[in-house]
Amino acid sequence: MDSNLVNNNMTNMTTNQGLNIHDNNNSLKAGKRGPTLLEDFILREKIFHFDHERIPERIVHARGSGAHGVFQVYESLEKYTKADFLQNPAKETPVFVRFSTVAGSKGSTDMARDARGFAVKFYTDEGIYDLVGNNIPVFFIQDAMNFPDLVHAVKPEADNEIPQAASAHDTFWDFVSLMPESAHMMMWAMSDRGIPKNYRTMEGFGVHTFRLINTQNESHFVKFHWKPLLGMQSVAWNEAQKISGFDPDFHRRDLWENIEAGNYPEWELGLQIFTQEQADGFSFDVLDPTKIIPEELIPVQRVGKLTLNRNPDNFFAETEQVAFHPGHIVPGIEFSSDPLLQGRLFSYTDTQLSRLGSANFHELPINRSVAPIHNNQRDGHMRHDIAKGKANYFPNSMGGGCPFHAMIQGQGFDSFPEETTETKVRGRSDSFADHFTQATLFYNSQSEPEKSHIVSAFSFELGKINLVEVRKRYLGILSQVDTDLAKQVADNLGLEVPNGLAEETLFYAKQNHADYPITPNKPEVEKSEALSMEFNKVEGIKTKKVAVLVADGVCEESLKKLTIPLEEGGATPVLIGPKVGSVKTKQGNTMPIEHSFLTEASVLYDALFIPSGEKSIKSLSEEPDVFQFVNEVYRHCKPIAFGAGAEEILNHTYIKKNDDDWGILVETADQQLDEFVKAVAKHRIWARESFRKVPA
Ligand code: HDE
Repeated sequence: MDSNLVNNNMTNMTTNQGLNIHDNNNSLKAGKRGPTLLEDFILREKIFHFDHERIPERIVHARGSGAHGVFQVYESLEKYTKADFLQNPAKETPVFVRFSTVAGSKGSTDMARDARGFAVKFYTDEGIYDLVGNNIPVFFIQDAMNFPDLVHAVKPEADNEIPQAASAHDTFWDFVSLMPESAHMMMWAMSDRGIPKNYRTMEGFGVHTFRLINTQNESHFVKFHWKPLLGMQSVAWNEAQKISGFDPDFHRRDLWENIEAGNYPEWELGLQIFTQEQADGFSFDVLDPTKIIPEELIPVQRVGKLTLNRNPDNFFAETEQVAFHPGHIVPGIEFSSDPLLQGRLFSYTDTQLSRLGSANFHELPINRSVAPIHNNQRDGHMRHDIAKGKANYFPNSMGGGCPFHAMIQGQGFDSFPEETTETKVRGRSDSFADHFTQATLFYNSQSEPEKSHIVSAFSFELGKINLVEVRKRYLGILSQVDTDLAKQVADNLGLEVPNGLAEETLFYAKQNHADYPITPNKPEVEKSEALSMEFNKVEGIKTKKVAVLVADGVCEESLKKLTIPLEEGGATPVLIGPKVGSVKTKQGNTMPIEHSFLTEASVLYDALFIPSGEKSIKSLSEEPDVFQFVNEVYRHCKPIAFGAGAEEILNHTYIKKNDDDWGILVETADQQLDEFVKAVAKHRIWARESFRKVPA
């Protein structure tokens, strides 16, 4: 018998009551061919548990992946906050991070065009702190009251539950075309930020304005940022759609594999700290979650590092059961009156109850505070804690008065005494009425390729909807953001740019602001390079995957010319052959091949290398999957290198190589492939999109 299958360490299978089981294959029957007996409590327990294995998925952010890690502050932030985990650079605070898409179900593709959740749970000595953010620094709506409508609109449509994990459908665009406050977020969502290459190369944002409070009880406002040390990267939309087919777990797999390989993803925590006086002077309202604070106004200070270094042991127990809440807060960090944040504080407790089924969700291992819990809350479904004694009330003397109020000055959580002298009102501040200035700022701040991706994304999504009226209405919104953008999208839709906002849009906007549209304040900046992924690119080949196409007869020397420098730089060259198993090299050696054209696709790689070897090139030239591979890599603007003679494969593709084809390198007598590693480091050659078009 295979030694793996022998019970060496004597872990017997048991029931949930601890009873040893000797047969996990057969139910109890009245004779081997007879009916199953009701008495079979072992079968009953097993099937009962199985029947109840699922819990409701998150109503939003259902699809996600998590990892453990640590956070360390660079220098004490005592000047601004008394939060214990932000004081001591020597202290490592454990964290659990969950990344997610917003709209799709639990089993949907990672590569949907969507915002991404970036939720961080800090297990601090003062209790749990959750920073529940997104990869986009603004949101669709300004008031929590609109959230259920937004989510209904973006989720699959009510009658036929179509489409899954996609915003390109009528109800969503109907909604946003009537909600001009969503214009800024829509620019981000339609930009390359909406299709990140992986979680490791996404920025994160706390979105709302929060407060930092120091020991003197002084308050500063703060916006939270996460800056990825690998820089930001995205994919092309055509590529995203294909990845969804080839590997719907693309982001999940990437995160898992990189942590397993020791390529620990890292982000710096960035803070934009500002005073009430500064906030009062801005042209926008810092309580409005559809606004950013341009980094030119308040620079981002990098104050600490988050490192993800351990995969969960069990997806359900950790990633699925983790329960975040913006109201899980520690002394030294507090809320602002942002009406979206205020609504969130209410919502996240409810959602845990319907998802995890018990008010005791905080007792699950992944949600448990490392700071001890003492209070008089008792009982409820699935209580783990075994409280001792009779005193389950406060005040008491029977329990010696325990647990006490935290009586030492500054120990207990105390809300910042913000003055509130306003009249109770159901309404919206006029300082929230400028919906377009920052949408324009975002568009103006993009590089040309990024702008053209935004045009394509709007054209795609609006092109997918059925209601021409909604298309026109949305063009009305785009006309307020940028005339050129509106014109290009209108051209792609075969429509004219309308003259301003549609009547219906104005009708709804006036419900919040009677004299809408208002004249906006002059913005402080018209362009902010921090908003562009391209202008903030961090070059490097670390953790990139390069496809290397080989067949029998591949030349080992040619292969090594690039695989060695790639590996030395931290990239992974992956050999892909006609079939899995091995190939025989030109030098007569056997080389293992783990991936074939059947199992792999170009969209799963960052670059392509085809080494020399006459026989290898000949058989690759007979393989249609290879032609598609090369065409696609080219179309998606990735670097390509050919060993001497391998460029012959180009004859079978749509690519017409010219001298100015930056990013395609061919080894010749006077040209080596040294530039390839540099080209891979630069990520994509977006310029190719405008001068060469190939189908793929
Ligand atoms: Fe959430 N959001 N949200 N949200 N949100 C949830 O809580 C909600 C908002 C965000 O990985 C839910 O546990 C309301 C903004 C993330 O588990 C729910 C409003 C931002 C996650 C909920 C918002 C977020 C959630 C669903 C408007 C960016 C996933 C499951 C008032 C700053 C956390 C859950 C995870 C999850 C409500 C708006 C981020 C229903 C009512 C803005 C990253 O409670």
